[in-house]
Amino acid sequence: MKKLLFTTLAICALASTPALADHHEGGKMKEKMGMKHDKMFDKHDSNADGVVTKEEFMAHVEEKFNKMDADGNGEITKDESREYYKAKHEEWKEKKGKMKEEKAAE
Ligand SMILES: [Ca+2]
Ligand SMILES: [Ca+2]
Repeated sequence: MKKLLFTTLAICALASTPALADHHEGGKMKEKMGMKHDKMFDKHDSNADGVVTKEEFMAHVEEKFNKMDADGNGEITKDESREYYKAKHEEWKEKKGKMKEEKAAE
């Protein structure tokens, strides 16, 4: 069960990291996405050597696991998971709000 959860987290981390998606020229949105990708990539590339090793990637996943495991007992309960994603959603909503404000200001 733990292994399955860990695998799910790894897939989630991979899915939220469009590291393998190529981006094309043009378009402000695509430019922003590219910047976001680079930022995400750099975040994973902890020794900044231009590649993300499995160890670096898994360290990132483990960090996420530890964030979700609010009481630090090595297990993520449904409630902890729910709280984590609720907080993430709030964070996202806040970011989206800021982006809208920025866009309105342009
Ligand atoms: Ca690296
Ligand atoms: Ca826990």
